[in-house]
Amino acid sequence: MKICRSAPIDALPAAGYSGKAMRFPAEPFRIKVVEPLRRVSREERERLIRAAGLNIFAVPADSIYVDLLTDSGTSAMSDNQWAGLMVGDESYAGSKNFFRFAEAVRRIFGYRNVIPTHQGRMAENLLFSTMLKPGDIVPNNIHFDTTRANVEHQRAEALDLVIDEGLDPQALHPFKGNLDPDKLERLLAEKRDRIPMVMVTVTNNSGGGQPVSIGNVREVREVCNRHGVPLIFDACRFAENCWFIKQREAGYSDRSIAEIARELFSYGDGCTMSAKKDGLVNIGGFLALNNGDWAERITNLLILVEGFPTYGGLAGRDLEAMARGLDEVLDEDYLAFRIGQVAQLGDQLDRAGVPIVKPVGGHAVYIDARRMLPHIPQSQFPGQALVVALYREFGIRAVEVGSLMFGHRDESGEMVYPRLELVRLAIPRRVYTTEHMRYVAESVIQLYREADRMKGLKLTYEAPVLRHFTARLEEATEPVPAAAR
Ligand code: P70
Repeated sequence: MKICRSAPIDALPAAGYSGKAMRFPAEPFRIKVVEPLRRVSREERERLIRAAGLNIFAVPADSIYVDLLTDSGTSAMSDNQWAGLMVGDESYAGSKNFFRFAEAVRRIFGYRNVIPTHQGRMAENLLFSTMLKPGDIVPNNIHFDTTRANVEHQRAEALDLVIDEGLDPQALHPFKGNLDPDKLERLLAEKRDRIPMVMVTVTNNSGGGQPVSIGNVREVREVCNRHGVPLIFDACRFAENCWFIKQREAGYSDRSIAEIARELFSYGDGCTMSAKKDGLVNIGGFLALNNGDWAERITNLLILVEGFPTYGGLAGRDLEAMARGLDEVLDEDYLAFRIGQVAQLGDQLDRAGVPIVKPVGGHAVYIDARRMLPHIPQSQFPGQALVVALYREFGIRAVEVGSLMFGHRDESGEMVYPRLELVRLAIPRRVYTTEHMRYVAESVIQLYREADRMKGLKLTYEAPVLRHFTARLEEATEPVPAAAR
């Protein structure tokens, strides 16, 4: 299948007076409320990032001009969602907002039992602590970190079975998030009794926000059926995934996003969801399941750790905002703009020669820091060096997904580095304008042109687990060891 990089942009329904389709992702909204950004001098940023131990998580958010740390919980809500907050029914039990929310989930996803949670990882925690036992295996295309951590918390194994192209930053496959059905078949033939469920993450965040095709999900479903295993989606970015299906998969160009979503989820038995992504809210999530027995056991646990079944860990107003967000995210003008904005940033960087993961995914552009900074070895954290420079020079916050996040020692004490050394620019939904994005592109390009001046870093403090959140670093003074180049 041919990749059409500009498809989301060309697909904009708007046409000029000439009748010709416009070829840029114009915002399908106007701005009613603004959040002023404080201007911070380079000197102050230099002081703040030093005080933060060169760790971007420890920098105060109000000193950042464009914050691309995550697309999670950072969306701008619409006037319709803000209005929804005012009709929040804060009754402990039976809030009317719960029924509206549950109706939206059943209509869009098609699953019978709807369990609200405060965010995605609680849905994962409830599902796995109810359904997994030690020694079990959960296959997925690629587990997101919290999913993996929640599987492992049950002393079960999280196994990634993405197609081989999904691990190659340059492979131009239209559905790089696909799960390999042959790998799944082999695994199930051998270890069926240890596998209580198969998962598919749409889009595949850890693989670069890459979509999964309906054809692939159908094949995965067939394998699951042969072995009698349920299929559960991680649906965080489902609308973005369905938009890619509409653009790239034969037979779907005339179907609405709602129809595509309904078909996609019909091949599964349930889903976990962080509504902080494609629910267009700042907090919220849910678990939706067909199996009434699973739902009952999980609901009992929900009452113990999260809240009564008609609110989960949320206020009534949050449920209302989520119900409205789930419908808004299906809008094709919105999705054309959203995916187009991310694609445009990717194209600007790509055209200037900045090495990025291709094709560009749905929610973020990933820079290949190893190729951008070949003079800095992984032992000196090239990705983090780029993150620090982006903040210090331009006030932009990105996140390292490389040796700082995943580097660890093996049993013999040797450092093991991840294959990919990436810097993620995650784009919040409906928050930044095209000019903000141009500022980001030009900043990255400028750093790319001066890349050889950038220096490596060394750790001065690291926690035993998840070290990237609290690590402290400083500039490495010793020369790069020749062997490490
Ligand atoms: C992100 C955030 C969260 C996530 C996800 C998938 C596919 C579940 C969850 C958990 C996390 C993050 C990373 C770096 C910095 C800040 C935040 N992804 N499944 O940005 O959902 O957060 O609601 O518990 O992507 O990718 P929740």
